Amino acid sequence: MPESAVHVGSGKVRELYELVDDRLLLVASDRISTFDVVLPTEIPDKGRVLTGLSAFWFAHTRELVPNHLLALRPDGRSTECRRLEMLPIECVVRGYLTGSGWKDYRATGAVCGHVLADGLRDSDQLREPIFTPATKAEEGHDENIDRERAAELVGQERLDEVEQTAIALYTFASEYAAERGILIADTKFEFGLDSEGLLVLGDEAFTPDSSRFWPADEYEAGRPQPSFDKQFVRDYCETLGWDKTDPGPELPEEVVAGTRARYVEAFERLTGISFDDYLADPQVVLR
Ligand code: Q0Z
Repeated sequence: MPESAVHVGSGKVRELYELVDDRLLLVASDRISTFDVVLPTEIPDKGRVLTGLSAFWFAHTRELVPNHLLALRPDGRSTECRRLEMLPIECVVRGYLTGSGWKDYRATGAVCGHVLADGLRDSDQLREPIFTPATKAEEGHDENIDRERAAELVGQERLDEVEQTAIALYTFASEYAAERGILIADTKFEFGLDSEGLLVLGDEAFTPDSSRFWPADEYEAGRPQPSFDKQFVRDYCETLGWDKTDPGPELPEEVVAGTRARYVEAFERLTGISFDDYLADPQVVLR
C-alpha cells in the first residue's frame, strides 16, 4: 500500500483508505464474524473471495448501473474505488422471507410497508422481490424503514430510481446464481452519487457478507436455511455453549478448512473461474 493511503474507516471485516484524486482503497481482510461477533481466527483467502466476487458482479452488472470500481489490485483483496456521496440508507432486496423480514412479517404481516400474503413460512420465496430499505446504524442493527421514511431521507424521485435499480440488480444476480445452485435470499446494496449527481453502485455487491447465500439443493421452506458459507462456523459455535458475546471462540483447523472450501466453492460456482486462476491473476474476474 502506498504511503499516501490514509485510513478513513473500519468495518467489522474491511478497512477503507483514502488515496489521491478522490479515490478510496477498500481492503477485505480474512476476518469472519458470526452472531455479530468477529472471531479471533481468520479464514485464509476469505477477503480475496469476497473481493473477487464483488468485482465479478460489478463487471457483470455495469449495463444495469454504473459502479464505483476503478481497479482491482494484484493482491486480489483490495480495490480502488471512486469516492461517492453515499446515500444515507441501506438498500435491501429480499426474494425470500427470512431474518428481520421474517421477524417483522410475523409481528405485523408486513415488511417495510409491503403487506404480504397470509400464511407465509420462514424462508418462503416471495411472489416477487421486495425493496426493504433500512437506516444505517453506527452500532447495532440497521432498522427497517418504510418508503415514506426512506423518501424523507433521499427524496422520492431518487428513492424510485434506487428501488428500480436494486430490484433489477437482484433479479439479474439471483437468476444467475440459482442456475449455479446458489439461492440469494436477500442482499444489501449501498448506492452513492458521483460528482454529477448520477446514481452509482458502491461498497460491495453480492458477496456472502452482504447477502444470504443458501445451497439450492438443501432449500426447504418452513425452517431456517443453512448458510452456504458460515454454517460450519455456526454449528461449531453452537456446540460450545458460547453466549455469543465478544470475545468469540477460536476455530479448530477443520472448521477453518471446511469454511474456506465453502467460500472457494461459492466463488467458483458463481464466477465459473477456478480460484487458483484468480489468485494467479485477479483481473480474470473482469473479463
Ligand atoms: C463505504 C465501509 C469499509 C468501513 C464509506 N465509493 C465510496 N465512496 C464513499 N464512501 C464509501 C464508498 Cl465505498 C464508503 N463505506 C463502508 C467500507 C470499511 C466502511 F471497507 N463507508
